[in-house]
Amino acid sequence: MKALERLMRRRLSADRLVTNELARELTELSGEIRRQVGVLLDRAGSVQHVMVGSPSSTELPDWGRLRAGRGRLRGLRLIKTHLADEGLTRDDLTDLALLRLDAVVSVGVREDGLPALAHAASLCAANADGRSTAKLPPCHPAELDLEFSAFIRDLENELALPTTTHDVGEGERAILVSVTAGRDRATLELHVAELRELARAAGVTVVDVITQTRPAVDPRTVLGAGKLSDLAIRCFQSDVDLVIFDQDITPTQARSLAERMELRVIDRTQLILDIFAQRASTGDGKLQVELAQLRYRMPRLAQRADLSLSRLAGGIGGRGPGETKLENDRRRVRDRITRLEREAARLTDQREGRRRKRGRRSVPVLSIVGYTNAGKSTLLRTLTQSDVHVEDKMFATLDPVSRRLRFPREREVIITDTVGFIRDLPPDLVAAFHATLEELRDANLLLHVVDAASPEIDRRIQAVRQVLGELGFEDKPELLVFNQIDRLPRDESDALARRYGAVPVSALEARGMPQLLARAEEMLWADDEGVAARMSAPLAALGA
Ligand SMILES: Nc1nc2c(ncn2[C@@H]2O[C@H](COP(=O)(O)OP(=O)(O)OP(=O)(O)O)[C@@H](O)[C@H]2O)c(=O)[nH]1
Ligand SMILES: [Mg+2]
Repeated sequence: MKALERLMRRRLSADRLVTNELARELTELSGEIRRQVGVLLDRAGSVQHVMVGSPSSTELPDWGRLRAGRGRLRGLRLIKTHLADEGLTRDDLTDLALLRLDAVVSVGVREDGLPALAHAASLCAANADGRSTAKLPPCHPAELDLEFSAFIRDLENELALPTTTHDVGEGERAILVSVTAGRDRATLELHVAELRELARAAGVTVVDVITQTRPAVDPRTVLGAGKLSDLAIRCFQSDVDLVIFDQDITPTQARSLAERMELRVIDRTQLILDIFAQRASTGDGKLQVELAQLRYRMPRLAQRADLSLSRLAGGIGGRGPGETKLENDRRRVRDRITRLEREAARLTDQREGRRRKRGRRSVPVLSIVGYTNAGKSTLLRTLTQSDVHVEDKMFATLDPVSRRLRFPREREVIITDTVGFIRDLPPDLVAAFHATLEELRDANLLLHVVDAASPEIDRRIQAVRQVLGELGFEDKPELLVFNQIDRLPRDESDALARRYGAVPVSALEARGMPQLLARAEEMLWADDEGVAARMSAPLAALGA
């Protein structure tokens, strides 16, 4: 007891994570009583709590009291012993994450009671490989020369900064949540299936799915209270700190969810934005996506910063109080938005110029549109025998690709492939599409590609037409192309196509191409020689 009490009076210099003396005091005690011993140190280096655990674990003090801790991080670090020198356990890392400790250090106890290796970990801003903790290489406590105060200052800056790159890292694991307010079960399942696909496209592994049917979505927390704790526990159990909601989360909801769960919560829109951010390869695409991300995040930033920064009463790294920091962040984001908008306008002018030039050549333009992953790029590939990127992933295509296409009767058109659409496109994203979809303005005919084997043909056609309408293209002539008929029985695909007045094709197996070209030709040149074409061309007869 005396030795434990002595620990309470311990004080480290503020810039040391741990000292050899402290480690030694802990391991000697721990070796003697054959139990884990730990201390929580505050930023000033004073011991705030001393804990004696069992041989294999240590309970931390009451969470409720700890919650009052200031700042984004708790301002406390945990130094503890491990009788077996097994390094940091999952419990240690869970404590680190859920309690938002500054750092956790475990020190192995040697036979003679002296410290073995020290293993240290801290949280970090979600990095490229989606990890939220960073570990130091194990070393002897005496050699652990980390400039702790500088380290923690940098870390807090990093955590508090609004990131404009990815919410979601490749290889990350997440739990999906979908709440139906009055929607039927079948629709719910389709939504979940699509959200899964989106997660996959973002490189996220789905660990679990939680669904709830309730009369109305909870205005504060989306899910009901019971489901919410269920969710928190499942996240905890499967070691997941990312939750993706199918429905859009308002800034207020995001805030109250984050407060309750201390997890990263994003919604479908953010997920889609993230896929775009990962995919964007051209300067133009990158710019549009970043703009959309910033616009979407601006109101959330205010809320989130509010939550995390106002608690840092003392300010960060001598840069003044939290509020000032927040203002700076906001101003920086606003400045960046303005700059990007200017740049976007310049690029639009450039494109405009290019389009005018092409317009003078008066080559008709055929644009392929459709729901994402319907097979648009595959169709372009097959039609033009070109090497266009095709992938079984949503939003594989981001930037428009144009190719020349020669019709049987020596007529030439330009055919463009475009970004895929999806249901419930948020306005920020439609805006991001705008630039890439300006190409559609020139289209003389839209080839609307539909995955005929999809269980929700109507809904997808509607979703595509809605986006087209929002972009002001509802009057463009449209030819429905029912793709992927190789996945359906022949009579079924024929009947479907007849019902919708669509051309049945398989882009993959190059089936139905002559019929498609004939129908397109007929529609493209309907005005000048439509009647003649329909009467004379054998191809037109094929398509009819
Ligand atoms: N069975 C079958 N699969 C197809 C057909 N056409 C395309 N696919 C497959 O569907 C997936 C998506 O094809 P893409 O051509 O990339 O689809 P997209 O519409 O361009 O998709 P995004 O650019 O992501 O919106 C790929 O795995 C293709 O191989 C088809 O006719 N039959
Ligand atoms: Mg594509």
